Amino acid sequence: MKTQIAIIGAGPAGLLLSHLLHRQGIHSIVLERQTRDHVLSRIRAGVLESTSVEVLRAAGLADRMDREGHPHDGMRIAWAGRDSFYVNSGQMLGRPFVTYGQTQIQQDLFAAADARGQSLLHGVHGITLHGIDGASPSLAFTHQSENRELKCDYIVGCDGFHGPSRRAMPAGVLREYEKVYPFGWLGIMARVKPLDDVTYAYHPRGFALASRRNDKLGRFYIQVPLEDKIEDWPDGRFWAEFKARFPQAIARQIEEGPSIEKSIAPLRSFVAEPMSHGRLFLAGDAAHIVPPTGAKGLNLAISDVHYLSRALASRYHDASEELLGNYSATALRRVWSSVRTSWHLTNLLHSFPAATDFERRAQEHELAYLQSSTRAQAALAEQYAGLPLEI
Ligand code: RFL
Ligand code: PHB
Repeated sequence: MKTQIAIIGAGPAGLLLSHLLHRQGIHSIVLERQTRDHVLSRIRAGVLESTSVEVLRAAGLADRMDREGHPHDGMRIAWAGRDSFYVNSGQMLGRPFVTYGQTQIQQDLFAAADARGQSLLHGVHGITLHGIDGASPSLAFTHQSENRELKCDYIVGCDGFHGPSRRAMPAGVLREYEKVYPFGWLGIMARVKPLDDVTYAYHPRGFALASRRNDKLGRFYIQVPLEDKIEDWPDGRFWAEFKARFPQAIARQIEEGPSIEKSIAPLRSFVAEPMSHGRLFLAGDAAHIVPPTGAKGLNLAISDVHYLSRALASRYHDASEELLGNYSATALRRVWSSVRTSWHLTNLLHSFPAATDFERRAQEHELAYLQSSTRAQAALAEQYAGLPLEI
């Protein structure tokens, strides 16, 4: 098999990249380990920055998002049972964000891939990367019990945090920065009317978040100890704990209902630098992970592949490797901005088991300051909205 761009992973990064390349007349083959049903069953992100919305619109992928997505002018923060406050990023920056599920984006991306006849193999196992330091890289793998080889001009690793691409970088090239947090998020989906606003809550009992997928589908999270299992959290216990972390005025508006999905995710910040080596490029979770507090993971996957598709188009159409050479540095500027924001919001809104009294008081003071200062809110709004794309 032969292609111009071999893409590992059919998550949002891999599928969107193949779509953007196709629009530039560049051929790609996507190799995915899981079945399509499995990829579509993963419930993850729900908030799209205005930058991501623009990228999807420009790519002709926004019809359903524009119909079913819900625009928000800002988000709400509640703390320790007191009155909540609204951070109006739309008013401060003129850049609203949209709630629209990653599952729906995956569906839209698969539909677009089918429509253009994208080469996309599911059930691919044992991928190994070869020749990334030379001019003719290739991938070896098994598919339907047969050993296969895919020759290409470039390999793009969109294979998430646990995929093989990042590990294929030669020793000594990569520098990794990591922070693991001492708690996880338990998330549930329920067919209930969600709150109007995406609402983050800090409480000494722990963090909580109310989000939405549509007018009849809510997405809810609470901070839980890392050792907790899903079986420890029957719905009744979840809702009681969830409501206890919000001020009463908000708790009264929360509709309870049976969960239709429940999962626990650990929280981690991670960045691998550089995001390219030779003929190998990394995009999305393959190169970086953020804790979900800033709702940045999916948005970074989208901005990475935007930069990378532009760089590859310039390589094929203008014979220029300048943008490809700058890809890692350009993408990392936006990555570090979101990594820092997600780390900051995680520190601000979670209850850290080992925090000293001093640290707790300082954290509460920061929340009080944020509540009282429109300038502090504007700074947060700017970070939550995300950096604009570099031209
Ligand atoms: P993905 O979505 O993980 O897709 C990677 C794809 O690569 C495939 N793959 C392989 N294919 C072939 N061979 C191999 N050896 C392979 N190894 C892996 C995988 O099957 C998969 O299909 O990465 P991508 O495309 O970079 O997209 C990134 C986003 O998915 C991610 O940043 C966000 O979903 C992060 N994230 C969240 N972000 C938010 O903004 N809000 C959230 O609430 C939120 N919740 C989450 C999340 C990530 C989670 N993960 C990764 C465990 C909850 C979870 C559980
Ligand atoms: C979600 O809707 O799933 C969501 C919203 C905001 C976040 C994280 C996840 O910060």
